[in-house]
Amino acid sequence: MSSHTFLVNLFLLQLIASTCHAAKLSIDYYKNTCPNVESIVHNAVEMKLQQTFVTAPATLRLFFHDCFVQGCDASVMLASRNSTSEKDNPINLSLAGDGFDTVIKAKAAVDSVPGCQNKVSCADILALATRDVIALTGGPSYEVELGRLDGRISTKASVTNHLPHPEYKLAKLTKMFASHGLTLTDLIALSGAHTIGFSHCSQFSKRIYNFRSGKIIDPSLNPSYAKQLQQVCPKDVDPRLAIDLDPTTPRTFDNQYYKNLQKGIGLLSSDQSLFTHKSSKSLVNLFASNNTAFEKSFVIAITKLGRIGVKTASQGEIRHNCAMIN
Ligand code: HEM
Ligand SMILES: *[C@@H]1O[C@H](CO)[C@@H](O)[C@H](O)[C@H]1NC(C)=O
Ligand SMILES: *[C@@H]1O[C@H](CO)[C@@H](O)[C@H](O)[C@H]1NC(C)=O
Ligand SMILES: CC(=O)N[C@H]1CO[C@H](CO)[C@@H](O)[C@@H]1O
Repeated sequence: MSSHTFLVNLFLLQLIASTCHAAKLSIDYYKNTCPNVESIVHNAVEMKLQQTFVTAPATLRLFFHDCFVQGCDASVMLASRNSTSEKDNPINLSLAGDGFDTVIKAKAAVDSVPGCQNKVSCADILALATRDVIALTGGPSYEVELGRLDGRISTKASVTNHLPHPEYKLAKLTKMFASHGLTLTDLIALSGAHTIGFSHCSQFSKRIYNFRSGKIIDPSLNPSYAKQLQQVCPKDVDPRLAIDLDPTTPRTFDNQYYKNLQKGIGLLSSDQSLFTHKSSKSLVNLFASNNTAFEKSFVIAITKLGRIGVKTASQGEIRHNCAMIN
């Protein structure tokens, strides 16, 4: 075969792969194999959350990182065998161990029910646990589409350029989300996840020290908030120190995040940029004034997030151990 026909065939294969889309998800996917999966996962998540609040933000962020890198296939959970897995990319530093632990505990609970053993994917358990931590911290509850398979590939390199950095401009964030079929509305709604959880000082230190030539502090920051940040995050701070993303209601999944942005209290540059840009400001104002509108948009967006890169039978499996391929 000439290299030309080879390329054409490759192109056709890709076309077929992208039109016959990945396996279809459904809400009652486990109705015959493990009918009580939702309550089993919910109970395990609730117990874990009672032990430590970090369970909630850690699980939610883990789901986001999983879906943005090679799709929602629990590839982020694969153990590092030789320091080349997704987990080894420096951006994971903040992926708190409690997110992984939540899925491992829920998986153990599912597998302890005889009929359910090795029937439910780690990717689906992560999706369910994410819904549960959101609802348990005061956010909306929603039906979770199921039927994801666990991927077999996890590479450090795949993380690079696939996850947003806090200093990215709105245009770059918009493009990145658009590459996964997510709109500007989805980006603004999903950023509301920063209503719970923590950020390390290093993620925003440029905003409070030497912002740009001539300016020490980012002018989009509320001045008294900036002063507080300088106090809790001094220049040579312990790199392990993390502070609340939402200083007002840090443990409640609500629309306070948007009210903060209106006052210049968005901790990350990417957060505050949603309010400084004309194209996104009106939606921030809507979500700040109407929690129902925020929740509605958030549920639509996280459902779309959960559909990214779902694996078909030939590309995936139901892992027996979430940290290892079978
Ligand atoms: C829009 C682009 C986004 C950027 C630039 C971004 C960036 C960040 C950064 C820098 C942190 C702090 C990490 C640390 O220092 O520990 C963080 C935390 C967090 N992010 Fe995002 N993020 C984005 C979108 C999202 C989305 C879409 C979700 C989920 C739907 C999400 C959920 C979280 C959560 C829950 C935390 C707290 C984690 C914890 O406390 O363990 N983020 N994010
Ligand atoms: C590391 O592991 C990955 C995935 O298992 C594999 O593709 C790669 O060849 C390994 N690299 C080394 C240096 O062993
Ligand atoms: C808030 O948003 C919801 C959902 O979009 C809408 O039905 C409701 O009318 C809005 N409430 C107000 C006071 O605008
Ligand atoms: C949870 C996890 O896997 N964390 C790893 C993230 O990456 C750093 C290196 O950049 C590792 O040291 C962590 O163990």
